[in-house]
Amino acid sequence: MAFIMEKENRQNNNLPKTHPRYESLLYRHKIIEGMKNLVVAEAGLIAHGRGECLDYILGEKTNITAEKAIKAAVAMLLLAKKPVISVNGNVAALVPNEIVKLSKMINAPLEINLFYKKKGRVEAIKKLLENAGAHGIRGIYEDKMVEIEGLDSNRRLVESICYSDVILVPLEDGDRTEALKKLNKQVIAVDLNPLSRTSLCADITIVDNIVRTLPEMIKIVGELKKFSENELKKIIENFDNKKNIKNTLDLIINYIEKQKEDAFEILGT
Ligand code: PTJ
Repeated sequence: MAFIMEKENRQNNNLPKTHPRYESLLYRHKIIEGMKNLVVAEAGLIAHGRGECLDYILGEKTNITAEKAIKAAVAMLLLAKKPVISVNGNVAALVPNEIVKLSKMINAPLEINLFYKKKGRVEAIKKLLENAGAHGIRGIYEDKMVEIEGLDSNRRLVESICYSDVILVPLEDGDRTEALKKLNKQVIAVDLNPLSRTSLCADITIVDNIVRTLPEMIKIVGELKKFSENELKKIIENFDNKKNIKNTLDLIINYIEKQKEDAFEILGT
């Protein structure tokens, strides 16, 4: 028994399962390994740290506002004619199996779209996704890509995204969502920062950790697949993204207030 536990620990870089922050350390480890294998950009480590901090003030759980956004997002993806899932290094490293599973369930291709170009990165991500069961990954060959107008970063180069109607963009930096909106695309963002430009511009903003969002989305796809087109449209009509973001900000304020009270109790002030 002791031997088995020791072997498991070694496989996970000696992370003891009893550690109170085992899960968090495990995902850090995935990001670090991803960086060593070229999957994750160096800046991906910083992005992950920022994400951890924001997750903390959300209570490290999928809140009711995220649940609502996830349901609306799944309805939108199921109604889409040409949905696409954009994948970057952090997403590939954190949730390769889940992103491939979702792509198959909703019949949406995965498109690798990177902010930080580095020789070998696209190939490393492709290999990781293919090992998780992906086929027909887009965003591999630059000669198949076109440029999104008005965007200067590497994210301007797209393939299926150009012809899609609904795009899922997890952990996206900067200004691509704005550019996609100008092209009349519907954008679903997954971002732990409710105040990022991506979050504020998206049609549906899921403020949650991608490691929790994807399993939840997969579950909800299973449920909503039985719904009629009209029922799916109703879910979207009843969802108000702006109101949902405001409610998320209130949740954060309330959570911090509660944490402050608890801390004051411990500190005795
Ligand atoms: O692989 P590349 O080259 O495409 O680069 C990917 C990163 C993430 C490095 C790049 O897009 C970047 O620098 O992103 P930003 O500007 O740091 O924005 C990423 C957003 O995702 C931030 O708002 C983070 O808070 C958020 N985020 C980080 N980790 C998670 C997350 N959101 C959801 N789940 C997470 N696990």
